[in-house]
Amino acid sequence: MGRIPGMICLFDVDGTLTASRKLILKEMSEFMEKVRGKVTCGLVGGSDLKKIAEQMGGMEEVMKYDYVFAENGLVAFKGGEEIGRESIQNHMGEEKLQEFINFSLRYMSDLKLPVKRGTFIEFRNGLINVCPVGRSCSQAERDQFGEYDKEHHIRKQFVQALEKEFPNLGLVYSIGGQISFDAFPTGWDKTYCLRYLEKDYKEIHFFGDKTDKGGNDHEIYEDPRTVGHKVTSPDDTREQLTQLLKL
Ligand code: M1P
Repeated sequence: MGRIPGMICLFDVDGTLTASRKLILKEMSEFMEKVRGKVTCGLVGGSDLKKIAEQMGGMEEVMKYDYVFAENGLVAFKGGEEIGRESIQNHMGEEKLQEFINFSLRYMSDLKLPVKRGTFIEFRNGLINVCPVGRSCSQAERDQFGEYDKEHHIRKQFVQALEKEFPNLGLVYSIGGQISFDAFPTGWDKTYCLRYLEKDYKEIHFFGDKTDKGGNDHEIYEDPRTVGHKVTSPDDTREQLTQLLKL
């Protein structure tokens, strides 16, 4: 039997196909092979391609999926061929980027914290990570900043200052982790990948675990172009797919 026409299933990786920060299990890999026989499939991960490949059991395994969207789709593959690549410097331009970085460094130079270490700005392909304590801090210093921030709202105030300074830069901010926040262009969440699919697929299913507000699956899960499936584990993904595809 052929694959279901006009339908694609997209999968978050961490927490959906693999346990959190773990490798995909052999049984899940084998199950996904069956799924790919029944429907067009894509991966959509927030991490870079190397990290996705590590979790999925290697690059060869990853490229068995019809579509692979690394960094939410900023780096996109179809049938193993690269079909798109976007970066924050290309999108924003060097001038605006430096205004943002210079303001952030000035702002941090006026902060007094329990400790400061190094790497206050980490430049990634799709986002700028801003870290007042510095990413080279130790685990104890990380925990210390986390507690300090709960009381003094350093990151929240920093984001408010950036929003005030740059109302038209088209950036959104996410305070997701413990010591830093991310700044990235509006729409550069997982919905970014839908531009490659919406013309060709009538029914786009998305499976993810971090679908609540603030989670990185939220926007694509809620998007009117997708049918969202909230899962609690790879086993749950498997159960929901078995029902959906009548496997
Ligand atoms: O959980 C998501 C965040 O994880 C890290 O945050 P932190 O170092 O502050 O704990 C970073 O990788 C950050 O970019 C990411 O959003």
